[in-house]
Amino acid sequence: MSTMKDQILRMFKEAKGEFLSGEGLSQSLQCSRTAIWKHIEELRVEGYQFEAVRRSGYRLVDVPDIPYPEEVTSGLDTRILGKVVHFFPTIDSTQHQAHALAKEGAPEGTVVIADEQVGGKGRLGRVWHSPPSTGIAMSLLLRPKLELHRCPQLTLLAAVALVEAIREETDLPVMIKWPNDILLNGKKICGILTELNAESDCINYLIIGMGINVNTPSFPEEIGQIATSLMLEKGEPVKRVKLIQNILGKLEYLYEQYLEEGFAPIKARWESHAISVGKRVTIRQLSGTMVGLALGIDDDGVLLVQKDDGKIEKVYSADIEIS
Ligand code: BT5
Repeated sequence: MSTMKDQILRMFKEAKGEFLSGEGLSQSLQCSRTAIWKHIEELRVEGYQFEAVRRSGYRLVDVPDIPYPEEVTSGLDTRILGKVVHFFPTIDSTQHQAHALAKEGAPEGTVVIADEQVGGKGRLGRVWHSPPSTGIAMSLLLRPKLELHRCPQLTLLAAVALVEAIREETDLPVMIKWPNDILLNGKKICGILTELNAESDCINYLIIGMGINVNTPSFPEEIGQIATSLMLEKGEPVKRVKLIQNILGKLEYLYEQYLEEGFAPIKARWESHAISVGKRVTIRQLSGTMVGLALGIDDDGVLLVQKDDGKIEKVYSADIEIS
């Protein structure tokens, strides 16, 4: 159910910059003019800008680039993904929240977004740096009816959607490094963390976490050499809400195509965006390190690496370094 504040905001958006009188609003919503004024003040605190003119009333002159559910869903061109958005100004990790919602039965396509994460997670217990008001920290709930071994394909699918959306919104030539990094000039712009809940051999649900450095002005020393942001590369800020909407649109398109046609079309797109294919790579896994030529991915999304003795190894999960 939408609150009165949501209704007021919707009316201002529908008015498309025209004035709405306090009197008119209070009549339509059947509340006092003081109540209307209080809600407008609350919206101002959230970053919405109103112009107030005596006798004409108020008009909405600017909306904040903060991924509030009202902003993400307004004008969002999807059928399922992002129809339900949960927003947190600050949270430990959007992954935790998405798992909790999934267990309560949240529908497929539910999205959790935070303006800041204080316990952002990478793979293998690593930390994902997510400072306030600059990046995108988003987790998406999917409930595909798939066998467990196909799960890595969805990380690759997400990478394709992210690369294509980032390119469209920024014109920056970002590329994918297997399995979950999106890079620009050799530095990481975005990471993906896929977590799943499964029973026997079937996926129950899957959470795809995406962290993007959008307008991050600088990074802590320990990642300063390996991380960059869209703003640092482009030289100007990038709109977060528009980028989120584009990502959700691309993800939905690719996900539907994947469910209907399988992994082949996604694989072809992924390969066209990947920097690791055809390069010599160093593979670091928990079990050890090996060097070889990255040949590409197989039909499951597993990386194929040819070692110097000619043998081809399948790599399911690792960190790779391109030589
Ligand atoms: C990843 O892990 O790249 C997955 C990151 C997923 C983050 C999203 S944000 C929304 C959702 N909620 C979460 O809590 N997580 C997901 P991995 O490949 O393990 O890379 C982690 C490593 O990248 C760290 O050890 C650092 O070296 C580096 N790193 C940390 N923060 C970074 C940043 N903001 N930009 C670039 N590199 C970073």
